Amino acid sequence: MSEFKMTTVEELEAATDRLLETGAKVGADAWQFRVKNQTPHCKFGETGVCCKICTMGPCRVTKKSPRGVCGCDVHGIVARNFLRFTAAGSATHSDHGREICNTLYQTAEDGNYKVKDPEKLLRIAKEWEIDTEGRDIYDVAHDVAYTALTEYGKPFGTQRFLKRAPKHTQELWEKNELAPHAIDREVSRSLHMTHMGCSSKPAPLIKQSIRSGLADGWGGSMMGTEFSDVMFGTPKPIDTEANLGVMSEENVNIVVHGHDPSLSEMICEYADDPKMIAYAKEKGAKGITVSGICCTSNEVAMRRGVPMAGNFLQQENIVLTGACEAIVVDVQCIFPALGPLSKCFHTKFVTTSPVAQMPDSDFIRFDAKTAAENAKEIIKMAIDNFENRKPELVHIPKLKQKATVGYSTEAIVKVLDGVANTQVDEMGTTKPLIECITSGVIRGAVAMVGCNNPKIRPDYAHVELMKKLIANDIIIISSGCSAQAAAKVGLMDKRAKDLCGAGLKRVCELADIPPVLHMGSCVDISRMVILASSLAKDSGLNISQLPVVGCAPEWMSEKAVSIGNYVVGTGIDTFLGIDPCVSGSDEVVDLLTGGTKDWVEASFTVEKDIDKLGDKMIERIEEKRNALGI
Ligand code: BF8
Repeated sequence: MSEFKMTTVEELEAATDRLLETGAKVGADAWQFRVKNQTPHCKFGETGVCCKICTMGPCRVTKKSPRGVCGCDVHGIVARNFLRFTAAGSATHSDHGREICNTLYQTAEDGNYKVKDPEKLLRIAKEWEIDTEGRDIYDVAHDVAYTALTEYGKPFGTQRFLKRAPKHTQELWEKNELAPHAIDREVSRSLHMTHMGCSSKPAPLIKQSIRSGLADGWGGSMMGTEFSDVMFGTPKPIDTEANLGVMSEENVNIVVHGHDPSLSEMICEYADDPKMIAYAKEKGAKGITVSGICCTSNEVAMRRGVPMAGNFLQQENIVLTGACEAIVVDVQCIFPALGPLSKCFHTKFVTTSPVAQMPDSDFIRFDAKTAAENAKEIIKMAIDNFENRKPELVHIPKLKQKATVGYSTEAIVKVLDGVANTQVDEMGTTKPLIECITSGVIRGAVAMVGCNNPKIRPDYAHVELMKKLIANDIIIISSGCSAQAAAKVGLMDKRAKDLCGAGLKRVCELADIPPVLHMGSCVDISRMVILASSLAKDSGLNISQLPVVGCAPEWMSEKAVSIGNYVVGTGIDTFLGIDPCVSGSDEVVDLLTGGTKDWVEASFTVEKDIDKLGDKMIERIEEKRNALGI
């Protein structure tokens, strides 16, 4: 085996600089230039003190003008803005989940989509008291999908999956009126509460942020994850590669981007079709390479080992390689810049969802009923485009790393059994992991998630924090663009165990795992709360007592704030490297960084100094260990 060497952030940056040189030749724009035009950012917006919810304004709070025209003070304005931000994230994740439920509803023995994990489907059906005895698996799938869809608008009751949480967590939610009702209702209520003339007291607004976040994490996102597993398979460890070097100069390159695996699964399926490969050869290519960007990439990497071309702030780099025949997108985190950028090259920018339509794109409406035909049309379009490449513009950076991905909760439970030799029962147990933690072999765990943000050197915070934490025997579970950052630099290569402290290194060796475990896309953070719940149940502790924290060091999106709310709402302290635009109100800051502990036994910490952010996480983990006497 060749010698292992991590890719440095400097090497990532040098590769980007080289691609920007190509961009300069064709007059391409890039985020690196746009961010310069946008800075310094508006301080009113950045501190959350600008109110635009009615046309008496916009009102901006200053010392001289401490209230909006309606009389709302800065605390009400900041808290309302925070809640709207959260609700938008909750809506976005949950609507993704709804699409997955709709696709599940359309599964059929001879259809485009099938049930690949019937055991998981039957388990959920039993959990929801849906009859399974002697029934066709597709009848069960339809009933489960229908019931799931009603979770969005049911008139009474709370989310079904809340019962998966430990009893203590459920009691906290009940006592503090945090248990989310219908998902859409929580989003609607958030908009209602923040309408002109409704709530202006921070506490109820922040409480609703948590409730809306919980509707996402324990509702929409959890259903998105679970039913994706049912249709496309529950991930198991699988080898892949990461970074732009996974694209192939000789092949037709199709890059899938976005979030919903219904599209990308079909593209992958048909790109492997021998007829398609033969067609690509006819057109002068050696074959077809499908790779991914953002969370769609995580989805197909986890289930198929499809290589990961990169994360959020690399999406323009894909086109700048001059070797991308088609970048095919569904929803979320897609730069509208890809339209005009693709026009500078031969690349086809293919939008597929009515939810995300953009200028300068080819729109091929993707639908579960016509999925196979849509996928074939897109792949053929990419192949036909191969001959339009301009060879003088082609440059694919050579950088790539090996990665083992696919650590669903089920997979983690299974592999860690190898460490303590505890017998895993039918449903699995986290006892081996608990033994590793209580004995101190592993000090704790960090769930590292989220995006890139130009406010931080891309990937620097993810990578530096991960290195620091694993050196301190803290295992990382990672998702979203954070996971891709890890994979790109080599932290998901099993050989990265040598960067760990002695305890974690031993665990990695015995269980044959990398020190940073790829847990999937951002909706898959629901896997993390399930894992935390299982750890709490199996150890007899409350979730908030576990030496486990969440971290989003480079986050940027509304979805990330929704996630933060449900992770905190689940009892897990969460550390952010970017302020969620609330610094204009000390009352809101106090609530988010301390007050929420009274409701859910957890809160946020915001620290922009990345080294200090790491220290604070380690301190919190050690505090929790001390409190337990371990
Ligand atoms: O949902 S981590 S940039 S791709 S928002 Fe987007 Fe952020 Fe990436 Fe996935 Ni999550």
